[in-house]
Amino acid sequence: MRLYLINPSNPLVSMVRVKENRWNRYRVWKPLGLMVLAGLTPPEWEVTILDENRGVPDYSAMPRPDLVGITAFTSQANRAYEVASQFRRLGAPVVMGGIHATICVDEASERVDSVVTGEAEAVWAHVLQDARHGCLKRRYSGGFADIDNVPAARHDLLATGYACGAIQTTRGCPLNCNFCSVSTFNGLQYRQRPIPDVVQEFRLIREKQVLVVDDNLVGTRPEHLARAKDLFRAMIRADLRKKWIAQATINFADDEELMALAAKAGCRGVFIGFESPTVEGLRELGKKYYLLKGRDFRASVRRIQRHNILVVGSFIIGLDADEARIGRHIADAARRYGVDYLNVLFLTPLPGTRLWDKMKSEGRIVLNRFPEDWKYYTLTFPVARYTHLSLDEVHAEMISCDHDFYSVPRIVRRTWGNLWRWRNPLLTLAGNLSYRTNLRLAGKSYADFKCQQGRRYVN
Ligand code: B12
Ligand code: SF4
Repeated sequence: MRLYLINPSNPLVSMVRVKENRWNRYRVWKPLGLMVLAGLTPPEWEVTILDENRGVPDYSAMPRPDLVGITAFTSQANRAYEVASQFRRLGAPVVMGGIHATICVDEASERVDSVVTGEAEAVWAHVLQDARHGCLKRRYSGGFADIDNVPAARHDLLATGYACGAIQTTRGCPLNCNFCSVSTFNGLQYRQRPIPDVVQEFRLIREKQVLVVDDNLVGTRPEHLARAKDLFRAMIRADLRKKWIAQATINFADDEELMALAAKAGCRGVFIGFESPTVEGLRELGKKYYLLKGRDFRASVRRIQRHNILVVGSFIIGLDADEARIGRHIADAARRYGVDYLNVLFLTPLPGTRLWDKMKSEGRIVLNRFPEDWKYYTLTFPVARYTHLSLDEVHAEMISCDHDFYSVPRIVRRTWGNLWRWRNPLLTLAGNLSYRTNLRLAGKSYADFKCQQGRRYVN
C-alpha cells in the first residue's frame, strides 16, 4: 500500500524562496506533522513525504498512491485543494488534516474525500484501515491526543536537504491570546511528552541544529518549569550535542537555573512574542501574562543573553491601539529591549480565533474570497481593515519599522555588541542579513499583490 504525505507550498512565503535568499535555507523547516503521521503509520504502508517547499514534484509521473494525506496551515489551504483535485483526478483518494482542515472543516470536506480534525494520534490507524478496505468515512475526529505514549516521528524520511531537524515536546497553551489558534487547536491544557521519549527522539535527528516547535517550551506554572528543567537535565546527561532554538514566554528569563540548564542542553535562541510595545496593545491581544507589574523587558532579555542564548522578538502591527508612527515605536521598543532579531507581522484574523470573530462581525475582513484568498494569510499581507491606519499606511509603518531596525549601521552595532561579548556574532549577522533580504522580497510581494488585487484593496 502506497501512501503520499504532502506539505503544500505557498510561494508567497518569503522563507521558502531559497533561490532569492540563500540564508533562507536555514529557515525552511521540516513538516513535522507529516513526520509524526508517518511514525503512526503501520509498516505495510510504504510512506513518502513530499514537501513542496523544496520543489513541486510532477505527481502525474509518479506511481499512483493508494492514499494521499495532505496537511495545511491556512496559508497553504488553496494549494492543498489544488493538489487534492489533481490526485482525485488521477483516481487516488485524498484525506486532509492539520489546523486549517480542522477549523474550516466544511470547506475542506467539499474538496477532499475525507477530513481528519484535531490531532491524528487516536484516529490515523482507523483511517488507514478504512482506506485499505475502500470505505473511508467523510470525517474522523482526533480531538486532543494522549501524548504519553506516541511513537517517534519518522526523521529518516526527510533525512537530507534541510539545515535543521524538528521535534515537539509539549502541546497546548493555557494563555489563549485572541489572535492565536493554538489554544483552540491544541487545547488550553499544557500536555508534556515523557522525557525519555523526547531524548530518544532527539537521538534520531541527524541534523546538528534543531527547531523545538513547542509553542511554549517551558510553560508557565511551577510544575511546567520543573519539567522543563528535568528535560534539560536529561538532555545534558544524554550528551546529545544538538544546538536548538525554541519558543518561550518571557518568564523563561525569571529562572537562572532554568536558563543555565537550557543553555547547557544546547539552547542557542528563543523566540519570544512581545507583540505590542503598549499596555493597551497587550490588553487588546489578551496578552495578560505580559502585563504583570514590574516586568522589565530589557533586563529580562539581558538575563537570557547572558547565557549565550539569542533572543528573537516578535511584534504585531495593526492593532486597534496602533496609530501613526507605530512602526518606529516597535523598532524603538525592540532596540530598548535589546533583542537580536525583530520579527514583525500584520495583525491577521486567522479562522478559529477570537480576533476572527471580532473582525468578521465588524465587517473588517477585506480579503474574504475563500478559499482563494487564504494564500494571503501569511501574516505578511494586511488582509483586514485597521482602526487608525489605512492599508497603505499600515504597510508603510511596517517598512519604516524594518528599515529602522535592520539598517546597516544598526546591524553592524548589534553584531559588534555580540562579538564583544562572545555571543554568536556570526549567527547575529547571518540572521540580520536574512531578515533584511526578506524585507526586499516582502516589499516586492506587496507591490505585486497591489497590482493584482488593486481595486478590491481600496483604502
Ligand atoms: C513549526 C511551525 C511553523 C514552521 C513550519 C514548519 C512546517 N513546515 O510544518 C514555520 C516556522 C516555517 C511556520 C511558518 C508559518 N506559520 Co507556523 N507554526 C508552527 C508551529 C509552532 C508548530 C507546528 C508543528 O510542527 N506542530 C507539531 C505537529 C506534530 O503538529 P501538527 O502539524 O498540528 O500535526 C498534527 C495534527 O495537526 C494532525 N495533522 C497535521 N497534518 C495532517 C495531515 C493529515 C492527512 C492528517 C490525517 C492529520 C494531520 O496530525 C498531527 C499529529 O497529531 C505551529 C503551532 C502549533 N501548535 O501547531 C505554528 C502555526 C501552525 N503557524 C501558524 C502560522 C500563522 C504560520 C505562518 C502563516 C506565519 C508565521 N510567520 O508564523 C507561516 C506560514 C508558513 C507557510 N508555509 O505558509 C499558525 C497557523 C494558524 C492557521 N490557521 O493556519 C500556528 C498554529 C501558530 C499560531 N500561533 O496560530 N510555522
Ligand atoms: S500566542 Fe503564544 S502564548 Fe498566546 S496563546 Fe498562542 S501559543 Fe499561547
